[in-house]
Amino acid sequence: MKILITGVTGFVGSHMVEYLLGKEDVKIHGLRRWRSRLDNINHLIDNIVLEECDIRDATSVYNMIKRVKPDRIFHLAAQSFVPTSWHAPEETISTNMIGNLNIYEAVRNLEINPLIQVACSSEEYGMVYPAEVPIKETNPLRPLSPYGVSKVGQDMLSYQYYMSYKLNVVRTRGFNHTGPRRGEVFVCSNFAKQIVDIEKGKKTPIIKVGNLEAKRDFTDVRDMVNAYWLALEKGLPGEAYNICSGKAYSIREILDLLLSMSKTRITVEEDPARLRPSDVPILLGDNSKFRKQTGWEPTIPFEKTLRDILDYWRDQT
Ligand code: A2R
Ligand code: GDD
Repeated sequence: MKILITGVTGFVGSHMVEYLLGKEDVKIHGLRRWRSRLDNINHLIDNIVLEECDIRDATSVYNMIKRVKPDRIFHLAAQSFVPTSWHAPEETISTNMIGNLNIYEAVRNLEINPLIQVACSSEEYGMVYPAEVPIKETNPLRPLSPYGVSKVGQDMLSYQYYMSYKLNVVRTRGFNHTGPRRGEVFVCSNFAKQIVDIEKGKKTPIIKVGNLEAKRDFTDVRDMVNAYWLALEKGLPGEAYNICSGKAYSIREILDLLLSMSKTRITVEEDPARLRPSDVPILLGDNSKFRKQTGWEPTIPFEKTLRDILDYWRDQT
């Protein structure tokens, strides 16, 4: 089976490759841009056929998909950081929506019909009211960032291409996920790296934070890639599924957990630059639709995930 992973050089892409290495008879193709950093996949490089492609370029995407003719696509490539979507809204919309469109158009014009998982996001739900949690797939979408809007765009394009052309797309609405190799700008990884930098004496003992009141539903990335696989094995094309743990922590609770895992004394300081023009107050998901359809269960406790992130940063020089 030929599998194409867009975003293979990213956080989830690298874990997807590790997960797929446990399967038989899979040949993994992964997208890279000419300047992509390969740090996340250097240890896996012998197991991937790297394909140069920029998803914003329709010719590049068409030629790459024609070359690979994948049986399955995990579409993970994106501008994935919410704050950057305010600084670079056009790039975010272009990469996420037009990049996704280019993939569907290439698949359609080549008259192939791979199973496609598309990484949509809980950020699509955006403004969620207290009576609406835990969030079901039927909840209204009220995105609060250009990133959230771009993911609604991907989600709706996927639905439309399924309805219009029967493209076999399964929409996974991933809630927050984290683990080793998480980009250092994202909250758990960022706090963990600051703590480790303080432990190593590289930084004064002050941890900078943004909005600690937001609540998020975290899943370990290793459970997440298992869910993405099951979405294609057992999920229904055209459907959208929440992938989440069903438990929410405030960011303050996460900070306290991480601090409790270090012996170093650390002061907490709010950094106004880390506050967003609008922040989604709570994302707590209902995963019952996906569990019922696929039998998926998250298996890794959040405390272990946080310890693994700290250890990951402690191992970096
Ligand atoms: O930045 P690069 O060259 O290493 O590649 C990133 C890739 N990417 C692109 N690939 C091709 N053409 C583009 N124009 C393009 N722009 C970005 O997407 C990288 O391999 C990946 C993003 O990795 P991360 O930022 O680590 O995201 P993560 O956490 O793996 O997110 C996976 C998916 C995304 O769709 C998120 O929006 C969703 O899960 O939450
Ligand atoms: N990054 C960051 N840094 N976030 C902070 C900080 C900080 O210093 N302090 C508090 N936060 C809060 C943010 O305001 C937000 O409410 C929460 O922590 C999580 O922020 P991120 O880790 O940056 O993730 P995100 O929720 O914006 O987006 C992630 O999850 C989405 C799924 O819900 C990304 O992985 C997206 O790509 C993904 O779609």
